[in-house]
Amino acid sequence: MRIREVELLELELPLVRPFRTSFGTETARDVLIVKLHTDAGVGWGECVAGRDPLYSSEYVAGAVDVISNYLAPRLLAAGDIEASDVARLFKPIRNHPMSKAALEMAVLDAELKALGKSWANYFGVIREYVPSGVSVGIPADDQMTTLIDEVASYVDAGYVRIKLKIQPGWDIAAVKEVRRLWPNIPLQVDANQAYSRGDIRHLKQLDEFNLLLIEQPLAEEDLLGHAEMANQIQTPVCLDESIISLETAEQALDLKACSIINIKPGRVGGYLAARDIHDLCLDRGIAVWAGGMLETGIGRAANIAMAGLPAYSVVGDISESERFYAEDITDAFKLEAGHMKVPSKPGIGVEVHEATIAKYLTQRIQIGS
Ligand code: OSB
Ligand code: MG
Repeated sequence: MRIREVELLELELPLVRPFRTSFGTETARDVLIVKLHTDAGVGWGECVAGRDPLYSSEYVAGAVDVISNYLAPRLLAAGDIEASDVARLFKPIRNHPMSKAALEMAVLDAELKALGKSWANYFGVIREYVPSGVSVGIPADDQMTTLIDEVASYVDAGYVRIKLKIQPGWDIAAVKEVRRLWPNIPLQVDANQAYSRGDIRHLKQLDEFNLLLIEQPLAEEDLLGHAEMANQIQTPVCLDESIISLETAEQALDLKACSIINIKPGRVGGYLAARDIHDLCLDRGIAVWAGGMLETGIGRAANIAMAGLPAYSVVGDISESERFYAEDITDAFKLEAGHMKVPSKPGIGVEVHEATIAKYLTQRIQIGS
């Protein structure tokens, strides 16, 4: 397959409610979509970087720059390629996994559409439906009643697992209250690096609430701190931000820094690297789950498919489109009895609504035409 043009579409998509984490509050998502033009047809990709470098160092304007000046030119000059060649092609460029992942995703979508093959089929997915969990932000008004109302609406919608965002000052009491009201719901927490090693004793208080896991309590770089925490608390430690590659996954497991891994293809450089991490975890008997980055239907479709792989034995952040967006840029994903159906059509398997993209478009860049 030859790449003819990389088209970058930047949109501002409003969120149905503010999403607040320990690293900030978002009210709209700065969405970066790749529309790849190849000699075998079009492919779609989504870059999951945020508007600002708060979750990780990547951000949309930086992604646009690195794609335009370093990654797209390599794709355009590569000649005949497949998705499995892309990571090697991008290797000389350091880091920028979300930017690389978006392009690799678009190459794979075009490739699979040309072959008439679905994402699930390509990766060897074993499930037709995957269970849906939802990530609940810190209430914008700091009120417990706001949190409880939001959790109640998701429980009513049928989500089978709740994840609460926590930070110092918003942790034990929130978990205690949600646990009091829903004694049996599968529950977990995500700190997005908000704590330090000195907080291990404080976080040990979570042990009495039967949580599935605590996600990324400490700094991205602090694998040894996570190992120390995992050794001192009963709640299983899960890593998100720390796992930036197959090598860090292997290192984290060797160091016993976590017993569960959240896989986000964007964070590790693409769906193929995500599959490699999955395979490592399957081999070692480590549970993984699908993380989310408030994707539109484009990224969501691929994430849902990945969650059908065998090591995905923990419920993922796989919510329906309307949890984040009143209007998505694909057919909306909807819950069916707490589950999401894995797309079976070729490529990502969902129709992209270009008229909706046009409605929210803030910038369009063409590279290579
Ligand atoms: O840490 O998992 C996270 C959203 C943006 C950035 C980081 C995270 C999240 C979420 C949302 O928790 C998960 C989702 O998309 O459903
Ligand atoms: Mg997380």
